[in-house]
Amino acid sequence: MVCPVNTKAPNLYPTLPAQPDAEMIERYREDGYLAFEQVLTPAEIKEASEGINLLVRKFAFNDELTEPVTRSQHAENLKNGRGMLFKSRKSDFHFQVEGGYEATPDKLDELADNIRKFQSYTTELAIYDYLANKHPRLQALLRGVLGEGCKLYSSMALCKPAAIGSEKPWHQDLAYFEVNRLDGICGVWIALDRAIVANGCMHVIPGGHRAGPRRHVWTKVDCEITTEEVNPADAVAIELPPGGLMIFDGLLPHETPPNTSDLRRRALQFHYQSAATKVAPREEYRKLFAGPDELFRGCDYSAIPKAKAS
Ligand SMILES: O=C(O)CCC(=O)C(=O)O
Repeated sequence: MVCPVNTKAPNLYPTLPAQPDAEMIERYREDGYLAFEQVLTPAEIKEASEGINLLVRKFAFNDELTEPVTRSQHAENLKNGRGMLFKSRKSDFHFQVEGGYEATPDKLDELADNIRKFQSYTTELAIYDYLANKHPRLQALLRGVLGEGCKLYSSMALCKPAAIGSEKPWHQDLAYFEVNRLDGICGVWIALDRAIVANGCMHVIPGGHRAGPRRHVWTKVDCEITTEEVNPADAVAIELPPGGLMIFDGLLPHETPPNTSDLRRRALQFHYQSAATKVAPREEYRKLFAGPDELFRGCDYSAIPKAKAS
């Protein structure tokens, strides 16, 4: 396997092998991420992309299938907390429209292009279940990274509509996940459209997971790592073609900039937990995701700012 020599260059491999080799796993441990250019087949990309439209057409403005949603406390005060929500009556599946887009029942395909977030969607369509839980090469990679017995923790798809897709600021996923250990979570991010800097591709701090939990605060946008604790000059952009995939450690600082282009950017995201990783009581988790001062450094939902974002 030929690896990039520049440690600042993305760990970008052409394809995902049937089994990851030891060098690849070593690189994952060192840098906190790996990226692969060609993983999904064109048919899988098509089916997964069309699934977004299918689910929007099925659920949006359908009172039989969706229920009114009570937002989490003060969520509307955050730029990334706005936008209409549709929540399934039967399952945890829900999706959020990009803030600022006026959704109407007569333009459901346009609405599908203006979704910000899909959550808990793997049970809704067979293609999502297959990609999350049965894709042989992805499953082999997950076993290499998290060990035998790892399983899906959550599913989320973040889409960045052309021109209005908002940023997801610097954060560590473990600042959100209330679990009993910090070494047993990884994220998998799959591009459905070409992801480049201009439409908001992934940016990571290579090796940044090794410094442990960083202090997160709520800004008017979202929950994010404080500016003293992340230096964007250390970041690398992971540009990927449709069907490309990135795997990253739950402690790796990452962000995606706003979509300022006319290319939409949709992506699937799955998170996995190792066999030893369990959902933990909140107090146990807060002690774990802490700094040397023993203070919790993650996203504290009781501390969302009360002032409305502009
Ligand atoms: O897909 C994106 O834009 C960002 C995804 C992400 O970082 C997250 O959901 O934690």
